[in-house]
Amino acid sequence: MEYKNPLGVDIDLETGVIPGAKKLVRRLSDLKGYFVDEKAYEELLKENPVVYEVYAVEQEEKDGDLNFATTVLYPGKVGREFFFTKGHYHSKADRAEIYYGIKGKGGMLLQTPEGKAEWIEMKPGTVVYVPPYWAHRTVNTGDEPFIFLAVYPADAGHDYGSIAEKGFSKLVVEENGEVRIVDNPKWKE
Ligand code: S6P
Ligand code: ZN
Repeated sequence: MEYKNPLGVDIDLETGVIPGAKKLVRRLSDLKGYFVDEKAYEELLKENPVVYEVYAVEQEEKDGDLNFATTVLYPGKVGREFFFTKGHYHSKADRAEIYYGIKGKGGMLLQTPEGKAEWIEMKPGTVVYVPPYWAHRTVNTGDEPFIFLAVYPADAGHDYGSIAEKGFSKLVVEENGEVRIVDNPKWKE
């Protein structure tokens, strides 16, 4: 039997950085077609800000193993819509996931393949259970980086296709200084 070595790492709770992790950067240009207000998107694209960064410690895609990653989701809006992660189903759709809020303020939008959506607010210390089959996207509703940890099966994979094409049935927007969950006018079943 070949045993893997256990590992302990300290997440920087101020910046979300995991030392030695693989870093992924998503800029606004990586999110083309994701925001409803296309004019506001084109305008902000001139600056092309970083929307989020992911620090991932991933294993081979084997049944039974676990990956973990922090995400640093920056504050900002495109039109009325708060900055968000792309959002995905898992390629192995029945794989669940756990999120843990570290810093800042936001939430998770979850959705079944039929378009039933749920919004769960997150702050430091919030644990979110993402059940099998639910797509998930995080949203920063605050004015500082929203940082959280995700722990997910190593063989879960990411299926971005359907969200990239159809989005979520709900949007998370600012209305008169308040966070509101509203119907997505572009949603199609
Ligand atoms: C992985 C987990 C997170 C996200 C990250 C970025 O299963 O859910 O680490 O990958 O928050 O979001 P996205 O939707 O671009 O992968
Ligand atoms: Zn996931």
